Amino acid sequence: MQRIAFKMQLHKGFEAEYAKRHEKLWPELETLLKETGIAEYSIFLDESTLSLFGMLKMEDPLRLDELPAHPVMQKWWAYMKDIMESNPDHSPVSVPLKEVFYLA
Ligand code: RM4
Repeated sequence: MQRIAFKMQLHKGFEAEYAKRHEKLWPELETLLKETGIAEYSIFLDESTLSLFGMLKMEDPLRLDELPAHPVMQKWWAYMKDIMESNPDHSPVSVPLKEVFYLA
């Protein structure tokens, strides 16, 4: 299982809204993420900078490349684009992070 980490950026004032939307994650999005092979997925918020730290586990991270073309993913990103830093295609601006320590 590989661990993938990345950061995204939330817009000011949307902390509660971001958490609320993820509490009510669409079932079809949960299914899509799991069917894509994501085994565990967390997003943490740095409340001082509004940086979002995402971490997920999967066997084959190349499968993440399948997500942008999927209509459910596109719909979710369009729904989220106003509250987080996003690209012109509505996907979140996502900066990959390099693992420098792991203790199992
Ligand atoms: C995030 C962002 C990510 C998505 C998660 C579920 O806010 O949109 O791309 O994987 O939600």
